[in-house]
Amino acid sequence: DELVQQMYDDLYDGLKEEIEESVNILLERGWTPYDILTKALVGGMTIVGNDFRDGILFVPEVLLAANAMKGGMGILKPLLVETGAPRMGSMVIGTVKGDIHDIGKNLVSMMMEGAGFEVVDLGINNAVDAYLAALDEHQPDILGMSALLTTTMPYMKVVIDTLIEQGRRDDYVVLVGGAPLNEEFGRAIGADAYCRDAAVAVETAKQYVA
Ligand code: B1M
Repeated sequence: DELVQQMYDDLYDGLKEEIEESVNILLERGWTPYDILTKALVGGMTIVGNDFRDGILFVPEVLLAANAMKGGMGILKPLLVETGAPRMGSMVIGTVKGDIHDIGKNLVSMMMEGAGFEVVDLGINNAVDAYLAALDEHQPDILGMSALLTTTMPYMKVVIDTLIEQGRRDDYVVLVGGAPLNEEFGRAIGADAYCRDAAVAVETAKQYVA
């Protein structure tokens, strides 16, 4: 699709308004919000990620790309969330301490809300106290944690170990995700499940809570 190719270029160039316009055009053409998210936006961000890794793009450019992506997600969010799905359960989610990546977490939040979960999003850079306070306040079924850096993902274990120490680990289903994680890591830190992407997060949450 030519427009999707154009969106890859626009995302790469950090052109927020162009991305928003293209999202609207795809919607008019009958694309589902989910397909626009996964095929156009996430597809484009994967290209950005590869060139970031290879030293072709740098933080300022990637920030612009992220900003453009968020513009597109902003249009899709109400559409994903208003599906009228029956209420499923609740989740507190946040990116761990030291980590400011939030696009993937935001996507998970959106898709969970769209599937009928009530989501409390703690944002980025959450220390263990922030998670605990939110668990106390909201008493969710699920605790979700996101990490995009190999240096921050061990912090998930700090949170889980604290829950164990306080005798409340079994009060929650703990789901973890983020690009550098895998199933083995999820098991090793004592999470209930590792979720490869937002769709898997929704399916996994349903399995545990429904
Ligand atoms: Co950063 N960054 N970044 N970055 N960045 C990565 C992660 C990196 C892999 C790039 C690379 O080198 N190839 C690399 C990490 C390397 C490593 O750890 N081994 C990296 C680095 C090094 C850094 C900095 C250290 C760079 C620097 O300053 N020198 C710095 C760190 C800052 C910090 O956090 N302290 C940094 C900064 C940034 C920006 C600010 C510029 C920007 C973030 C903007 C933002 O989020 N608001 C950024 C971005 C955009 C990326 C890449 C390019 C894209 C991440 C993304 O949004 N992907 C990324 C490269 C990559 O991942 N290929 C990279 C799209 C998103 C939809 O996917 O987040 O994987 P993802 O989420 C998926 C799944 O993982 C899963 O579902 C989501 C949807 O399907 N999932 C969950 C995620 N969380 C979940 C939680 C769940 C369940 C599923 O809970 C239930």
